[in-house]
Amino acid sequence: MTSPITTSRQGDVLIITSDNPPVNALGAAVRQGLQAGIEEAAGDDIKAVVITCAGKTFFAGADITEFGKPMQEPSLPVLIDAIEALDKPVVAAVHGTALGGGCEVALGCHYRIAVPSAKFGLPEVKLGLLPGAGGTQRLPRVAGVELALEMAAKGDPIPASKAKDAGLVDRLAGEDSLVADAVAFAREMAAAGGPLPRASEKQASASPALFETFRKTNAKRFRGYEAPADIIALIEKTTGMPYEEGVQLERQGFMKLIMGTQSAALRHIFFAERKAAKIDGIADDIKLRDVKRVGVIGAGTMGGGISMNFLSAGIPVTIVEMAQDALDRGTGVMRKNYEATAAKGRMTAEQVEGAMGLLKPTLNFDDLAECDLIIEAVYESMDVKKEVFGRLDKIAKPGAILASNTSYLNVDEIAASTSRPQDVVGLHFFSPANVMKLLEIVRGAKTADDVLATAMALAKKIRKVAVVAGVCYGFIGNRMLMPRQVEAMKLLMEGATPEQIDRVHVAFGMPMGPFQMSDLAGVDIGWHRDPTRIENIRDALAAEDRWGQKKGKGWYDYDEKRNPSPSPRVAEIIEEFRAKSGATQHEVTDEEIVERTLYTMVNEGALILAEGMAQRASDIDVVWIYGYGWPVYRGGPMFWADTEGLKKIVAGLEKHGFEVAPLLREKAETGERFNK
Ligand code: T1G
Repeated sequence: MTSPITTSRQGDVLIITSDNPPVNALGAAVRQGLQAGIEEAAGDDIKAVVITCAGKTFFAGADITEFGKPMQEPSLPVLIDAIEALDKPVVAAVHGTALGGGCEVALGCHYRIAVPSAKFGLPEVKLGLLPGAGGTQRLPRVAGVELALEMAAKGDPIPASKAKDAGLVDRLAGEDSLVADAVAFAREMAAAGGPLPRASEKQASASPALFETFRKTNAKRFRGYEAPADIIALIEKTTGMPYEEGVQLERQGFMKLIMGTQSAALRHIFFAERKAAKIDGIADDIKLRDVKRVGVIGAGTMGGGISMNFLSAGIPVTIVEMAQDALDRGTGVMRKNYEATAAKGRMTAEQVEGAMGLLKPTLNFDDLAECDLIIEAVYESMDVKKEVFGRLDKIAKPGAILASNTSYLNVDEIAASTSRPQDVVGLHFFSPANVMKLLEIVRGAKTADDVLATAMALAKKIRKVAVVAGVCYGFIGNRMLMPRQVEAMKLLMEGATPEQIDRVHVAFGMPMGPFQMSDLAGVDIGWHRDPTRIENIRDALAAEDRWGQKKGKGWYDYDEKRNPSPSPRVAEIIEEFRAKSGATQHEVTDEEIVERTLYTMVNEGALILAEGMAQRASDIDVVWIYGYGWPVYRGGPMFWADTEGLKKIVAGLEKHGFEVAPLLREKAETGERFNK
């Protein structure tokens, strides 16, 4: 097999080029080729070296697919030390994203030149790791401890301009003349002579207070994650320490994390998110439908949020409402949302105007005839949906994709209200639609392959993480939410409190528990709005205006800063319903709450898989991480079930009398995992 590394000469400068698509990951062949290149560079006729990459980016890190397999020599740390030890200038010529091991290779070089659009980062923490090839030791020495801490513990990349200001980049190159500029720079450094700037020979220092302040500032963000805490402790401990000692501690820290469950979970999600984009049975090169303009029906919270996704991606939107005031209110909310983003510095005023300029509000339903994709976000009623799709069928252009944003309803039934079921698909956005990353693409029985593929491609364009779901009540996410909600309400009847159930879920790593979530979303969502009709606790709360945070009271009472406290009135209402329900009261343990609310979700996930409503177990994990905030370091419900042990899950379900899904039982018995 030909090496991904080639060398060439420009006079007395050796250029080492990696061509290892798609991201020049530092797999064994690349490392071996680089090592050979460094050995060639030792020749007397070479005065300087440039290391660069072909394709879309400089090395984007170690090859994550190699983790867990026997490591082939040379290891990345050894290779980078060899680069740094060379007795002639080595220049890293960076474009794209120098990430993880890629950034560490650049740090091992004596100099770094980058195009302005390049980025540098240490995202290992997002894989539950810490930089394992000298990054935690060289970056503080080159760019300062504070920036190194920020980059390594948060994992977000910085632009070349900021890297230059920090001393991580020595020169900026022209976007189209990187290699030429790098060769000239290398030659200049060779001619200048003098000691080579080796990162490991520099000193790093920081005030001890820096680390405590950083910990406190980021406590919420890092809650439950091991890697950020380890990275902060490692840099704190090794700042001021000789490089050789510090890098030993780095190695130990890396080995501890890579063997841990959190890193396995985070790496699982890294690949699961990308696997979800692949639709079984549809060729990658299928011809997509051209979507130049999107139509959205309904300018409410969902319609407005959905529209913003496309506007932000530069796709024009025609938004339809039935009344001018609703239309004005909806477009006003969209502008306000953009302006709030601009106020945080994440958009410019021009970008706001640019996005809003692509919006065409109208009261004329027939204006949708110009759209290539039309998404309805109207009231969640099958009759209303059928009426809307019946009208769309008459006015939409041939080949237009007709999508429903329904959260639960049967997409096949909606499709049957048109003469073109092959063009109908579900696009289930999660509220707030302009913020939540998850999009469930609901595949109807007759949905055409190119419609699905077009929806998936659009999802990537609007920066959503999309998962294909089959037609069943609640699709994947909401269907698994149901057993959790049912059991949570039953546990209230049997003696648990909303606070206890929420506490268990938050301790597990969820951003909030079921009752906190209800108060945030609105206790009145889906309520029949008849205060005289009280059939359950939720009706009772809604009848007393306890609609959640927006009313200052719901399952909890809220102060003016929306800080929650247990509500004596809610306790009374629960007591009344406990008496009426006749449920046997008992001491509900935290373990029972996990078994009855989380194990039942896994059980439902097994049914979803067996019915083919999800393509793969990892898709279910992606749904729950991006749609409901499942803690990423637990890898999603199905990955977590594998780590809990399926036998333990089955025993827990049986203990409470649940019917165990056949696929779950089968895997528990055979020892097979949901995620191989
Ligand atoms: N290893 C293996 N495969 C990778 C990869 C990697 N590092 N990065 C991407 N891929 C695959 C990905 O799975 C997908 O495959 C394809 O490349 C395109 O990726 C020692 C230990 C670089 C910003 O964490 O952030 O270095 O689905 O769809 O949107 O200290 O990929 O096509 O089959 O994401 O243009 C640290 C991870 C590793 C960077 C490009 N590095 N990658 O985004 O393409 S650990 C990272 C990314 C490490 C050292 C430690 C992004 C990207 P497929 P993509 P993209």
